Formats: sequence, structure tokens, C-alpha cells
Amino acid sequence: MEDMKKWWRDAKFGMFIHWGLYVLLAGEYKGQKTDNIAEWIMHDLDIPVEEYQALAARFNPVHFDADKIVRLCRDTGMKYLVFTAKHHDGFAMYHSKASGYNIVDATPFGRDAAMELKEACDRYGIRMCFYYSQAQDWHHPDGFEDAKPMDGKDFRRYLDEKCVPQVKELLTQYGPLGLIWYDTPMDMSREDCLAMRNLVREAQPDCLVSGRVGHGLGDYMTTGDNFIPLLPYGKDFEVPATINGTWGYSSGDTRWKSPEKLLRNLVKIVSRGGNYLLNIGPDALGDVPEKSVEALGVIGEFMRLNGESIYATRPVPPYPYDIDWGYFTAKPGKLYIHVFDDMPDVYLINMGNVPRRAYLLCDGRPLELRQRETCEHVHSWRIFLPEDLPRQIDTVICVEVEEQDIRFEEITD
Ligand code: H79
Repeated sequence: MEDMKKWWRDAKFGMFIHWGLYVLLAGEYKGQKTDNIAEWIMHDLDIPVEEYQALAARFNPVHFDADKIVRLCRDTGMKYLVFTAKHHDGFAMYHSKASGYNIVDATPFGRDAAMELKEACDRYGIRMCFYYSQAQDWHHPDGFEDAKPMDGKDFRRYLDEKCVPQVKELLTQYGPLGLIWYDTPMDMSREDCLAMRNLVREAQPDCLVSGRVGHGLGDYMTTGDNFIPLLPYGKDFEVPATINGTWGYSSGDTRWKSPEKLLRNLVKIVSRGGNYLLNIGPDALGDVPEKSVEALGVIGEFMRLNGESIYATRPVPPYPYDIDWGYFTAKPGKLYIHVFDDMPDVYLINMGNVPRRAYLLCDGRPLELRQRETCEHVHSWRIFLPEDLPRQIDTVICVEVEEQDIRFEEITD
């Protein structure tokens, strides 16, 4: 069990892809706009099932290029890809036999996007994973819809007819998967949640299950959307996050996070022991928004030079002082200091380790390291940064220490 989680724990960074019929509306229906996450438009604007499902006849994203998307994933330094096989709207973005309401049988596009992505993932060494909305289904009459009462609904019938067969299809039609990303378990019973987990275990024992299977039955904790734990959490966790203010493509959304902010989030999450699952939302033609491509390009550049300070790192115990200039990550015998501010030097106060040497990770340049020349902190060190520092959002210093584990001592008087 522990072994099956190693790839995921070391990966740190994954790509989420939200893509479905909702991209045709891009946040607007019959002149009405939604400010909410755009993949919720069917629910939020009360679009009747018959009207929404008619979108399928218009779905023809001729620019969709799985190879290009997976190259973007690889070039950003992301190690796994989670694709929305079925979101709450109930539409399958893969070739499903269990329901004709799918991308191959119900659209002029007629291609299995999931298969194309899986094949591209195999080419580039990326783990393919599927998102599947197991409780909410706004197309099937017996699925959950938000928190609406289930009176008169036969949830079991939905599970038997659609949900279980579809998850089985995903687990058998696409080869080995990294994980199944369940979402919003709503009021599902522990027994039903357990059955959804066991479905995965039986078909693919090495495939992980996200925290949102419900009742704490996942292989790791999934935080709230865009929520980052404050401290090292002590257990495996993943933060699903958007680059702007929506998961599914929205033409009006301008809430873009800067590349600096995204990189800071990645390092922050990794420093606290988690994974960052960052979303892109391709549009109705299958194109990834230019703003997203640009931002991911900046992160990719950082990762190419500094990936060692991210992948397979472990969190460091909390630093005993309140700093806002950066974060720490670690590997056995190595402390990585992520410096986001312009500073001439970095102090390591109350360090529990003996540093051997310090160097700039991006080019290997040695950095001057001195024991701090004051009497109040014996175990404190100062590292000098050169003036001709390469311009980076996050300057990473590697400090090699004599001990395996990185420690900071508590503050004493
Ligand atoms: O797939 C993405 C979201 O669609 C999904 N999880 C991520 C990964 C998600 N499902 N539910 N939620 C997120 C919480 C939804 C909250 C809201 Fe709403 C939906 C706020 C606005 C629209 C429901 C309707 C609550 C208020 C109005």
C-alpha cells in the first residue's frame, strides 16, 4: 500500500483538465451570465436537461490535440493528468457503453478524448487519471443534484445503471491509471462510498482513490478547492486549484493568478507536504487559454532548473520564526531554501543541523556560508546571495548538512 503511493508522493505536481459540454456556453446562456464556476452553469442557471443535452450536437472541438496538451503537462513539470471523464452534468467525455450520452456517440466530434489523452500520456511518461462525479449527476434522474432532497429518487438505480458500469469502463478500457478522482460525495452512505473505492481496488489494485470518495476512505486527503493547509499536515494531501476563477472554460473570467502566485502556491503546498493539482480548462474548440499556457510556461522554466527542490522532497518541521520571504523543502541531508524576495542574504536561525556547504541550485554556484556572528543564536547561519543573481521568481539555495533529517530548534529564552 505504501509503495503504491510513492509515485504520487514524489510527483508533487499534476494537471487537472476540466472539459465538457459546458465549454460551449463558456459561462453564458441565453444572455444570462454566471459568475460562479462555469461547469456549474446547468445547475446555476436552471437549464432543463433537454436543452442542456442538445449541446452535444454542437460539440466539435476540431483544435483538440491531446499530444499538445500532454506536452504542455510534461513541459510544466507536471507528472500526472486528471481528466474529467464525467462531471456533474452527467456527460461522458469518453466512449461509454453504459450511456449513449457521451463524446463519441452523441457529438459530431465523435472522438474518444480520454483515449487520445491516455495514449499521449503513455508517450510522455505521464500518469493518466480520471475524475468521475460519483454522486452528482444532473442528467440521470436518480443522481444527486447539489443539496436538493433525494425524495422520490432511486440512487441505487443510478449507481447500478450508470455510475458503477461507467467507473468499471474507465478502469478497464484505458490501461493502468494513476488514480480515480471522485468528487462531492454528498450524502452517500459509508457502504456506498466503500463500494466505489473497492471497485477501483478490484480492477486496479495500484490505482489510488482521491479523498473525495467520502467518509475518509480515500488514499489521501483532498483539501477544499483552492484551499492550502497552513502548516505541514502530517499526512498525504492534495490541493485541487484553478489558474483563474473557474474550472470549466469561461469567456468572461479574468481572475487570472499571476505565474508568481502559482509558483508560490506550488512551493508552499510542497513545503507543507502536499501535491498541487492545477487546472486548465480548454475551450469549445479544444484550445487551452493562452493565459494558462503562458503561466504554465513560467512554472516549467523554474521546474527545469530547480525541479530537484520539488520532486520527492519532504516537508520540513515548521521554521520557528515568522518569515514571509519564502519556504523550505528537504531531502535526506539537504535543505532547499526557496527565496521569493530580493534579499542580499538569508538567515537560518535555530538551525538544528550543521551545514557543510551552500550553493545556488539553478547553476551550482557556491554561496558564502557563515556562522552568525552574534551571541544570542548559537546555531544560526547566514548565507550570502550574489549581486548578479539570475532573475528568478524563486531563487533556490541548497544547503547540504551533516545529518539526514532537517531540524529547527524551538525558540527558548
Ligand atoms: O470540479 C470542480 C468543481 O466543479 C467541483 N469540484 C472541483 C474540483 C465542485 N463541486 N462542488 N463544488 C465544487 C462546490 C460548489 C460550490 C458552488 Fe455553488 C457551485 C458555488 C457556486 C456554484 C452550489 C451552487 C453552491 C452555490 C451555488
